Amino acid sequence: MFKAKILVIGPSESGKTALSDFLSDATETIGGEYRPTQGVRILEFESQTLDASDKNATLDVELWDCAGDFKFESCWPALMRDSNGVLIVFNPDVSSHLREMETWHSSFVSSQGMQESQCLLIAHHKPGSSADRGHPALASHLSKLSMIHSNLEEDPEQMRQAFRRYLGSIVRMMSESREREEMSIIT
Ligand SMILES: Nc1nc2c(ncn2[C@@H]2O[C@H](COP(=O)(O)OP(=O)(O)OP(=O)(O)O)[C@@H](O)[C@H]2O)c(=O)[nH]1
Ligand SMILES: [Mg+2]
Repeated sequence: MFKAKILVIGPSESGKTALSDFLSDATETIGGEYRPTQGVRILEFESQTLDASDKNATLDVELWDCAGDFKFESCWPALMRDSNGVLIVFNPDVSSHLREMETWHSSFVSSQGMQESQCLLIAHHKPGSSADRGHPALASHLSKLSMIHSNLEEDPEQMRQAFRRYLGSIVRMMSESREREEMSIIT
């Protein structure tokens, strides 16, 4: 079985910890008092994946719930090492989040030569936020990336399914790169 290291990054207070807890089934209740993540928190669990033809598989996941505070920037290279994907979580109602997305994307995706397909943007809607499901006003190259809306109060299953599909695509990439590696050893 593959093991995937997935980073959860993005602006402070966007909901990375709430979402990570939900995806890893770490908690029954979502929400509660805000406690900024200090550095990083690693959640390990097994998850179902969905491939393009809706087939299930199981994957070992390490979800790295990172701090959104830039004071931890010096840790970023260590976080990025050997990661297989990134989820960038933001609140589409907050204009500073939209501006920050550029920095998160360039620091974690472009700079480490990750493929765009390994990156998923998550417009996370907290309770009481707007129900706007349109395209947030992101910079043009970011709006080409895969993006999903998350609302854990109204439709948690949609988020779970989207995460499983994303993991399915990550597994496919990992197995393709393993095959390439094996071929290069043989030939
Ligand atoms: N009820 C509810 N509360 C949420 C949800 N998402 C975030 N929150 C609340 O919003 C606040 C901030 O969420 P966090 O998940 O801690 O934010 P974060 O992105 O991890 O923030 P940093 O660790 O500082 O980068 C917390 O009080 C959460 O409980 C949600 O889907 N439902
Ligand atoms: Mg957090």
